Amino acid sequence: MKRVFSGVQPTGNIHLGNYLGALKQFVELQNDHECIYCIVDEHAITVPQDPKELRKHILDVAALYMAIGIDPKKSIIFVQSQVSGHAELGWILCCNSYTGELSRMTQFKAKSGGKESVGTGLLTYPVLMAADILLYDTDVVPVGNDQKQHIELTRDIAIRVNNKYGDTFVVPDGRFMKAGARIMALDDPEQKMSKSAENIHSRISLLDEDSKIKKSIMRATTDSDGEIRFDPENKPGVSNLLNIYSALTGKTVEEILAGQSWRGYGDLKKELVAVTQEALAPIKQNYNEIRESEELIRVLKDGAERANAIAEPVMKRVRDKFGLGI
Ligand code: AQP
Repeated sequence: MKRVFSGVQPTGNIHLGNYLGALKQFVELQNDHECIYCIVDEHAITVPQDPKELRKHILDVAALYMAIGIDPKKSIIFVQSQVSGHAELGWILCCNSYTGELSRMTQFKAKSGGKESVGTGLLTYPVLMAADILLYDTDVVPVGNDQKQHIELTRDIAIRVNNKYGDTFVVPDGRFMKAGARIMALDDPEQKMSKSAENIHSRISLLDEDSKIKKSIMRATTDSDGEIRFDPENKPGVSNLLNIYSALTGKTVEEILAGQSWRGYGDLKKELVAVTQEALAPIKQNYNEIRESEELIRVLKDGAERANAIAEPVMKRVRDKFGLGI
């Protein structure tokens, strides 16, 4: 069985972009892959976090993982900082990467843009991500499109180390969804939907109330020509809504539009509200039960042990290749 690794930052409420780009794949893959799903809290601190909030968000994400259908009997669910190999390998890989390649990363440019002083962690974030993936001899990394560049960097670093020290790492492949790979902000379809955007109506969080889902979708930015058609370049707002519809229902855009009698964007939006509310209802119900249960902590402790058991032999191999320790 191929091994899958991916993670989500506990930086706020998980939104439709995270779900349709990454998390939905997590669930699909666990039936025929060995899956390891991480809550990457060490990534979260690349920008300032309130410690109490961070702890809460870690458990929120863990509960959401299970609420969407990740089964801890099939998949490993754990918190990154509970396995010390991530930070250790992150440092070793930092010594095998270049500031030039890191400063060219689009996400670094976006998050550091306009700031006088930028934390080192923001620059080295993709190296820690490479360590997360390589630590488990990962074959497949399900992620959203925005992570394509970071997966490429992971592959470059793995190949670089393999060339220099002999076979050390498995070189992984990214896996991207067709419909959900890049969900755009509802208020500005030129930007990706994001947890940290100021306007809460730019995103739908998986735990949003039905009334909030309705409000955010009904006020989503479209355009003025009134024609419902999929054309991301010229009609990014409408195309984003169709894309979300498609990713939530599994129907192609052609199937969605065939036989529709929608008279305008209002009709499309109303139907998308219903589809979204229906898709998120069972997740919300599962979440409320799991978040309060004692099982959650047990799953995370057990997950960390299982993850560590896979990571430690890889770390031993890496230390041996690099001549670290005695
Ligand atoms: N808009 C998106 N469309 C599709 N996939 C997305 N992902 C994120 N945004 C979209 C994917 O979700 C997974 C987890 O992302 P993350 O939590 O590690 O952080 P992120 O990519 O930085 O997500 P956010 O929501 O934009 O967080 P902030 O605002 O904190 O930076 C990844 O697989 C990602 O590709």
